[in-house]
Amino acid sequence: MPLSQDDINGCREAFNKFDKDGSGTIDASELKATLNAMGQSPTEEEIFQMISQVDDDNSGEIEFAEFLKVIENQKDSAAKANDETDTIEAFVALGGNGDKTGEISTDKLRAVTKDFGLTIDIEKLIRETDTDGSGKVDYAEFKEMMA
Ligand SMILES: [Ca+2]
Ligand SMILES: [Ca+2]
Repeated sequence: MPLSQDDINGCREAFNKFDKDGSGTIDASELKATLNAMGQSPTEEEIFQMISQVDDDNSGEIEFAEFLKVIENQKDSAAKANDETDTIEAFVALGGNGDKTGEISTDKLRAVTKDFGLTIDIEKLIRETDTDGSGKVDYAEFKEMMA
């Protein structure tokens, strides 16, 4: 998802906060200082990993273009998290309706979980979701389950 001009302006501000010495790049100590200020205490290794994940030109520092990409990636994954398509598809596959109506049976859920060899604790999920023990899960409950 492309960033808007507003996003880029916001990134520039954030970048400048990180870039304490105004060198135009964020180095390891600047990243660490900023994260510390945010109440996080990453180890040297974690800092190194964060930088190397985005450091396309292997300069050991984060340039603005690399910083933008981090924000862009975060935006993408946030957009994906909001995207319900997968949840609805799964709901339909289990016997619900595409318009989020209908219910799926917990028996079906158990069977599918087993078929796919999923390691989730489906009994626990069902107990937590189907609190009235009706053996049926509606879309809202299913979505909660997938969250
Ligand atoms: Ca700097
Ligand atoms: Ca770099």
